Amino acid sequence: MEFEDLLPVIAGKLGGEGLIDELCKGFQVLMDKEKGVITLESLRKNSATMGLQDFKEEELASMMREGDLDGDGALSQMEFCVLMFRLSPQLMQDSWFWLQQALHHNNNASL
Ligand SMILES: [Ca+2]
Repeated sequence: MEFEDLLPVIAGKLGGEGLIDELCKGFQVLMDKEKGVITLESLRKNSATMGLQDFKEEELASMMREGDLDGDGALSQMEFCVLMFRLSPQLMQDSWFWLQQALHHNNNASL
């Protein structure tokens, strides 16, 4: 099963906040444990754990570029969650409504 196809399934089962939790577990796996953010280095090192070992260096780098909203060269938890949603077009279409609610909630909690 493709990673991106999994999101709508999880979303349907857990609802918005449950999905956020699942995504954030992914973040925990991929992040640099000392810095608390995902760097290209930590992404490269840990992506095999997520079943993402087929990604090329260039694809990982472009994920970082696309996800890094504030331009600090790393992915915060929020940036990672947003990126995961953006990589799942079906989820965006089907669930825009609760996505906004969940992100709004998450924003308030983490900022
Ligand atoms: Ca960033």
